[in-house]
Amino acid sequence: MSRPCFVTVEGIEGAGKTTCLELLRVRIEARGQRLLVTREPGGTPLGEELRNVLLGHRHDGMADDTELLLMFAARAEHLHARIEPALAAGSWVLCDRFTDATYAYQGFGRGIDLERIRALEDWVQGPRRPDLTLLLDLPVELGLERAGKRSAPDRFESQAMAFFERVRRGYRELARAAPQRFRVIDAARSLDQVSRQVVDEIDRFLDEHGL
Ligand code: T5A
Repeated sequence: MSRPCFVTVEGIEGAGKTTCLELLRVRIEARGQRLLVTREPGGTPLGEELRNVLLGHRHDGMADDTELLLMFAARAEHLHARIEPALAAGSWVLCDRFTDATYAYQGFGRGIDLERIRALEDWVQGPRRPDLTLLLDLPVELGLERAGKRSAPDRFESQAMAFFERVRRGYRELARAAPQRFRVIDAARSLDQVSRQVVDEIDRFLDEHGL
């Protein structure tokens, strides 16, 4: 039996991660795999409280380092309470954002030294890394337009355009540096086209794992 995999979905706001997660869930479960679907920041009661602190406007102006450390605090709890136990029990894990988001937002977006993030990644995660990451890539204006139609902007969505340009560039650099793990999806296309590419990518990955 092949080992369970850890799959993550990344992209700027409004990229279509919610739709993509649902497609992935259906395809993975159709191959008979148990699956934990979760998200970051969040995924545990403590993590969800930290999510409210991070995304809400009560702490506008929090220091960049505070933001970074809260992301990793939520992640430490998530790994400890949910992700590692699920993988150990043979379940796949599908996560809406993970540490690539920290590199993209806190690293490329806020300008925190990537080596600091790498040190926290090693400390909090040990050797744990995603097996597959789908990056939904699209122009910033389009993503923000899609996200804006949905709800009032959270603390991140209130950032300037230039911030999201850096985040997008960061994600693309991360994908270029780890082509064996990343699959980049052109998320500017129609929902049908994006869905087809997502399904193709996960089916290929599942085939490679003999499932
Ligand atoms: N963060 C997170 C960090 O800074 N560091 C970290 O380490 C982590 C883990 C989390 C925030 O935290 C930050 C990043 C984020 O700012 P979130 O709610 O998880 O916030 O992330 P968001 O990106 O804000 O989530 P969204 O719900 O905005 O984005 P989605 O899920 O990508 O977008 P989705 O699927 O809801 O789609 C948006 C709209 O577009 C439509 C959908 O129907 C929907 O209405 N749509 C399309 N329309 C046309 N064509 C397509 N192809 C479409 N795809 C979707």
